[in-house]
Amino acid sequence: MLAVNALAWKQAAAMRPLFFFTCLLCACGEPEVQLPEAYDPNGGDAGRSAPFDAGLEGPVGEDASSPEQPDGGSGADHGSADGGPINCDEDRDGWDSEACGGRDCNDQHRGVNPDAREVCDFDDNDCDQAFNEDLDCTFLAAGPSTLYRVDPFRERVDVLGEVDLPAGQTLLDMDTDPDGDVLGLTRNGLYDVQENGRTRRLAQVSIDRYTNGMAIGGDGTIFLTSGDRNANRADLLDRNTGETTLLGNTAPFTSSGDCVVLKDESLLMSAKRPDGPQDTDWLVFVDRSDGSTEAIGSIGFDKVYGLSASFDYLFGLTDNGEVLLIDSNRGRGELLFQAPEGLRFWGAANGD
Ligand SMILES: [Ca+2]
Ligand SMILES: [Ca+2]
Ligand SMILES: [Ca+2]
Ligand SMILES: [Ca+2]
Repeated sequence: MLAVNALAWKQAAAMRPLFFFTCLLCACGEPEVQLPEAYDPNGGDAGRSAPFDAGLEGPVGEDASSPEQPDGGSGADHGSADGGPINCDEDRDGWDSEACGGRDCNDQHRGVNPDAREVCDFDDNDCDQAFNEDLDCTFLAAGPSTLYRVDPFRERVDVLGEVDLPAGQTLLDMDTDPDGDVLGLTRNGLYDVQENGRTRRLAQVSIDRYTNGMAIGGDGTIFLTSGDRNANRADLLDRNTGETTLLGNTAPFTSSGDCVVLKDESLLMSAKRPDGPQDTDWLVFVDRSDGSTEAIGSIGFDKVYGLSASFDYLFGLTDNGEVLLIDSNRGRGELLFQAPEGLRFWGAANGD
């Protein structure tokens, strides 16, 4: 699918039914529906390492004081079956491995031990056999007219409900503003979107007809990216007046579905280039001052219509219902899980 057709593709299939999903919010008043299978903390995802390691309890070096060892472990070498020494604390976090009778449930990861703080990631950080417990590790996403809550770590998608929009309008994209409000963009309006699907129009907008991406910076600046391969434009949107001003030209890249502002305020977008392979999107850096672009790398997946910078990870969501973990430094995407058939993602918001 050529990038120029991405928006048309979105619109043409807007009425396609969701096969495995029904809005139980509407049907029986239940606020959430748990869909994919439950996360298995002992499954293949448990060993996935964080790309940045941010937010984890700091590693314990040789000079750092070791935490209390209630199990009596010392970090000393023990004898192995063949008589050689075994290092019981390979990651040097001060806690012995379970193989040595200690309580470090991952002796290859300093951010994981009984004294660590649980954070939103793919690990049971504090070794209590509970995973991301007592944390909200989700972000909002939307299909053409349906709101979802996605937990990329537990591989779960909850249907929140249908988005209340004027007839014929669909959500082109969404993002979270600095006040924590979720803003949704349609062809004609910028809306405040509530989790129950209720909306309030903030401004009537006049946007480029191929606009398919929106991202909000830490200062509230709203960026728009367009799928018009002739214009390759990026714009700024005034949330009060709804008017746009040209940021610049993103050539040779054309927005395929979303842009995102990272925690360091970098602006990235998923994009196609006319002379490149058309079956994969690229992750592209966009200069916030003039819209000029620089390729980061091929994502390896097509129709990445949603990007979410959440919990120090970059997630990608596709029109095919795929949830990706994207390396923001190299662009490469990895499939985390596939939502049930028929579910489509057109936009995503940052979760924290
Ligand atoms: Ca250890
Ligand atoms: Ca450890
Ligand atoms: Ca835990
Ligand atoms: Ca965790």
